[in-house]
Amino acid sequence: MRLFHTSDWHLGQNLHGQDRDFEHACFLSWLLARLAEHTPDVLLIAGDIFDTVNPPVKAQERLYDFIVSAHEQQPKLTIVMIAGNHDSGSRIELPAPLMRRLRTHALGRVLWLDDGQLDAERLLIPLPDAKGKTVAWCLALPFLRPAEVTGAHLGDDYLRGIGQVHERLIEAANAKRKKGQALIAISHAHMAGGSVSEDSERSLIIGNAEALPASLFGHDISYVALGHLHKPQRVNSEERIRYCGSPIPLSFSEIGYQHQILDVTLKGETLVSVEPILIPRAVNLQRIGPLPLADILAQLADLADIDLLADTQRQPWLEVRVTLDEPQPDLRQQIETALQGKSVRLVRIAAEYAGSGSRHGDDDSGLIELDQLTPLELFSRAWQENYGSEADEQTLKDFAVLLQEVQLEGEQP
Ligand SMILES: [Mn+2]
Repeated sequence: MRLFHTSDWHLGQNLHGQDRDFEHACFLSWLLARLAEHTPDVLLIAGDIFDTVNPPVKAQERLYDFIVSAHEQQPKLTIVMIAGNHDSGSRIELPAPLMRRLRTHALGRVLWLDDGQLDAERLLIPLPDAKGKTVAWCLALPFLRPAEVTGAHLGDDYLRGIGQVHERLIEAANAKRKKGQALIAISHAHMAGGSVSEDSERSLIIGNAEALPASLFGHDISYVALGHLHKPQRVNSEERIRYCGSPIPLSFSEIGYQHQILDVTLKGETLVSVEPILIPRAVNLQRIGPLPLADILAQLADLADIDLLADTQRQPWLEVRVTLDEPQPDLRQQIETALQGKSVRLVRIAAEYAGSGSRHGDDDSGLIELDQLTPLELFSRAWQENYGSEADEQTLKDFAVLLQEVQLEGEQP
C-alpha cells in the first residue's frame, strides 16, 4: 500500500492582503501530476484544508475541482481529509455524501452515541488496495475544540479528553482489523517537541501547554500522518510519526526549507519507506533587511527589472524590514519609488527602531505591528496596561475559549 501524506493546504489564504490562489493552483496541478506518476492508493490531507472557517468561493472551487479531477484521473484512489484548527468541522463535512461517490472521506467532527460512547465507527475508514481488498484502516482524528472533548463525556480536562478520544478510537480499530491490516492515523495536532513557525500556525489553545505526547500513538499504529506544524519533521525522531508540512510557505518565516509531500510505502503492517517529494515553489517569497534605509534602497535598486513578457503572477512577494532611528513619514513612498519598474510585489514594510527593547519574535524586531501580535498577546498586553499585573492562567484560558467562539462565528448555517 502506498500513501501520499499532505497537510495544511490553507486554500484561500492571503499574505498581508495578497491572494495566494495562483500558488495553490500550481500546487494542485503539480499534485495531480505526481498522483498520475506514482499512483498511490490513498491521498491523505491532514487538516487546515482551508485557511478560514468561511473560505472564499474560489478556494472551495479549487478543492472540489481537485477532488473530481483526481477521481476522474484515478477512480481507485481513496482520499481522506480531516478538519484542522483553521477549518470549520461542519463545513468540511457538508458535501460528504457527494464526496463519498468520489471515494473521498471528509471528517470534521467527532460524535457521541446515546450511551455516551465515542462514535468510533464513522472515524474508521477502510483503505482498499488496487484490487479493492481492505489492506489497512485509517483512524481519522479531526482537530477537536475544547467543547467537543470536555463536559459530560470526558470531564473538563482538554488534553485528557483528547487522549481518551485517541485511546477509544485505537481500541475500536484494533477490534475491527484483521490480521495483516495496517492501522494508519491521520491527526491535526500539536505534538510535544515539534518545531513551531513564527506567525502562521495559530496556537490551538494556549502556547505549548496543549502539546500531545507521541505515546498516544503506540506501535500498533504503522504510520501517523500529522498536520498543524508547517515545517516537515519527525516527532521524537520516529520515522512513522511525521509532519509533512504545508505545500507553500504561508509566511515569510517559512521560506528557509523545502516544502514537500511524503510518499509512504507499507507492506502489510510494516512501514517500508517514507520519501519526500519536493514541491517546486511557484512564487518566491523574498525578504530584504533588517537594514538601515539607505542600504535597503541600494538593494532595491539592484532588484531585477520587470520583464514585460513574463507572467506577473510569478513575481516574487517582497517583505522589506527597515531599521530606523526615528519615525520616517515618507518611508513607504521612498520604498515604493525605489521599486518602480522592479519585478517584485511588495507585501509588507516593517519598520524597526534601533535601540528599543523587543518583546516579540526575532531579536532584531523592535516596533511591533498589530498584525504581528496574536489576539492572546494583545489581550495580555491590554490586561497588563489596565490592571498592572499579568493575567492569570485561567483568565487566559477563558479568553482563548471566547476567541475560538468568535473565530467560529458565522460557521453555523
Ligand atoms: Mn496550519
